[in-house]
Amino acid sequence: MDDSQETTKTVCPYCGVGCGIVVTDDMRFAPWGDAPVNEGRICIKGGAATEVVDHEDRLTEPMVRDDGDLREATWEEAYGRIVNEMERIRDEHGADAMGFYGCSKAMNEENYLLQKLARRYGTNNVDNCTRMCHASTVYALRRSLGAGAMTNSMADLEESTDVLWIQGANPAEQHPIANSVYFRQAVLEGATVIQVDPHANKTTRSFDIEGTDRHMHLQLEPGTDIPLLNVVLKTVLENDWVDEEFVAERTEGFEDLKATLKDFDTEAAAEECGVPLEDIERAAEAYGTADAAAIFTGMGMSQHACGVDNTQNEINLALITGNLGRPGTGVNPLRGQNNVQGTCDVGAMPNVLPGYQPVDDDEAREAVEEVWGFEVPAEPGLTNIELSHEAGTGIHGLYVMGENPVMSEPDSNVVEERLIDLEFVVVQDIFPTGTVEYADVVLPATSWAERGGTVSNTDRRVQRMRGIDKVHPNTRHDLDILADVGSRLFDESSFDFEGPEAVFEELREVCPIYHGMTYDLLGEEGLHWPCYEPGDQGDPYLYAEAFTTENGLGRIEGVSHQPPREVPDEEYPLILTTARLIEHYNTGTMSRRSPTLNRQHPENFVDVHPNDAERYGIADGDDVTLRSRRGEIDVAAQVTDDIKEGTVWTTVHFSASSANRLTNDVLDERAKIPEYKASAAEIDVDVEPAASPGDD
Ligand SMILES: Nc1nc2c(c(=O)[nH]1)N[C@H]1C(S)=C(S)[C@@H](COP(=O)(O)OP(=O)(O)OC[C@H]3O[C@@H](n4cnc5c(=O)[nH]c(N)nc54)[C@H](O)[C@@H]3O)O[C@H]1N2
Ligand SMILES: Nc1nc2c(c(=O)[nH]1)N[C@H]1C(S)=C(S)[C@@H](COP(=O)(O)OP(=O)(O)OC[C@H]3O[C@@H](n4cnc5c(=O)[nH]c(N)nc54)[C@H](O)[C@@H]3O)O[C@H]1N2
Ligand code: SF4
Ligand SMILES: [Mo]
Repeated sequence: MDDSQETTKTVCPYCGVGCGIVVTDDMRFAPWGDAPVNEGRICIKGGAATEVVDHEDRLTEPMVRDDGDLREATWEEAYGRIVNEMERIRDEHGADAMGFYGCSKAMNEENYLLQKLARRYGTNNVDNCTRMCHASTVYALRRSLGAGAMTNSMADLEESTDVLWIQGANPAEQHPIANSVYFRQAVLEGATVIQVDPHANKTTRSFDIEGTDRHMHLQLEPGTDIPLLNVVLKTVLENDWVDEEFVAERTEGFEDLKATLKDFDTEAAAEECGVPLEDIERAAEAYGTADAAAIFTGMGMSQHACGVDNTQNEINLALITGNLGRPGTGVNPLRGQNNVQGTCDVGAMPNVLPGYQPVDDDEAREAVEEVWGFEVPAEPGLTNIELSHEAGTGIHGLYVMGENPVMSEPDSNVVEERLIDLEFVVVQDIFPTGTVEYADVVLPATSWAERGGTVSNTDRRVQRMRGIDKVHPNTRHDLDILADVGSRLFDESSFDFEGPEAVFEELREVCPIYHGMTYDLLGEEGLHWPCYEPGDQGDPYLYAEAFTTENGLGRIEGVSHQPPREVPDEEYPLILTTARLIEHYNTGTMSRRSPTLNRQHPENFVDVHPNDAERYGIADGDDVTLRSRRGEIDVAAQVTDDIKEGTVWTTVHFSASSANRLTNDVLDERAKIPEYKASAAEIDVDVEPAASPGDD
């Protein structure tokens, strides 16, 4: 970078860690030495983030569909079609016939405006990718502790944690800077790591630090997290590692947990989990006797039909041992997308207004209505999986801002059928995704590097993003598009804003946890929420004095094993689980277009245990067909003992062999999150079975 180069400090567009980076005027990455979260350190995705901003595949012109084909149109024509169709749908079927998808890659201001658009239209049918992600975690945390977010923060944990309990998360790949900076530092300072995951991965290997043996990997069968944690809980109870004072003063429900575990057979449970009992007991001892122990919870826990109960059991463990409300403790979901935390904070969800105020709470709704100047429906709306999966919900149109449901939602075969059936679909994106193929109007947005706004990272830090000039002159910022659509649909000033700061000022008025923030106060460091008044510094950890549940107590509640809804049988004898790679990102719309990121894994694969490989006659690298009751994909087999026998593991990133052709769309009843992490599968071998010894 030459000295005269103009630079802009902004935030990485990939994961929820929220690393600061610099973008140069000619769209290159440069480090930001004293960035608040990462202090100049960066993972491979952050370093390659600018590669796709001026990619030749970018959507550059609005499009509308005529006689089955998309063709270029002017913005006014595209807007005209949106206004006509949305008005028609409301006249013919009512406002609840439209659904809106927020974008966790977009800014707080933009998602705030999207949910305002939905509510002004007259529906609470607005949701975002959190539904597929941490919806169950957030549900359990809100219900049992008060707030649906990390209880502690990354910096707080680095300094004061004795045990890192990482269950169903792979931070070395999915939150690399959290792992390599904060977690690794905690381990170097003496912390023990307990990892609970059916798959050995980069996280496993990252803690093989010379000179320490403080790393245990409990390699369980997918979907057996409740029995595993019940063994841990029972071991803690039997050994008197309970924090009696904390339980007495700050919790309720302890007796219920004891009753659930009274006749619980730890030996049988360990066998069910596929983990030696003494290993689970050793892990329980490490956690139960630590001064401060922190739980990190990821998709391996949340993406199950028992996702809420999975998290509740982690909460149970933290509560009975007093590991909450102090430095170095907590139950911490590492949030996925760069702004999924913020997209939820600003109310792009069907049941809450900005700041998690329940939409069916009259007082909260009236306070927001007063600022907005229109009435908001009191009934919670539908979730995104319901909008796109459930026939008979009365949905006739969708407005999709920056999500790719055709690939990201479970059982894509159903999503495609439903999208064909819908009368009207708008997609506002930066690339031609699979979902664009079903759109009637396509709106080309600018990317993260071309505009400003705020994003909220995994530990509730709200930071400013700053953009440089547009790459394509006829693209528009998400914020401007929503303001344009809102102003054309509704003849009033509620969508008139002079840019993102003006929107943030309105957001502050209706969102108490952001009320104390202004663009100036955010500065370069950002601020953690809750930040009620200007000058509040936000909290590095929550619940120091009390929980924010109605009675201020933390809720303990015993839970029992609920096997995945689809278990192996003769026809589909394997358990399929799906997850991610460090180089690729979700449905791959960005990372697959980045030469640096695509180099390592240009194609999908499936991990198969050597014993299963032998049974099927598969050699490493063979092409196989992976099948479930819903569909099939062709992938290369990777034979490895990273996975347990009887289980197969594939990734979500590749459209040509998309994992969601196979997954099951059953949902957790309360949080409505799909069970991406366990379905029954079978492998068909495309090659001649290898000759067994003695065959010749
Ligand atoms: N490089 C990269 N980073 C990302 C993303 C990406 O796509 N690529 N996506 C971002 C997003 S949106 C999110 S939500 C986060 C997700 O980050 P993580 O929560 O780490 O998500 P996954 O990698 O899907 O799954 C985590 C682990 O769960 C394990 N697992 C599978 N089934 C089970 C089970 O039944 N029990 C247990 N205990 N574990 C199980 C998997 O083997 C995997 O190692 O990452 C974010 N960061
Ligand atoms: N089988 C299986 N499926 C899964 C998962 C799993 O573990 N297993 N994980 C689930 C999880 S955790 C998640 S979060 C979801 C993710 O699901 P999605 O959110 O659907 O996936 P993304 O690929 O992140 O899609 C983001 C979209 O936003 C677009 N975009 C990027 N920047 C901008 C912008 O600035 N403006 C606009 N308008 N658009 C933009 C991108 O091009 C892309 O199309 O997938 C879920 N699906
Ligand atoms: S850890 Fe996450 S936020 Fe940081 S550089 Fe990597 S992808 Fe970006
Ligand atoms: Mo996610």
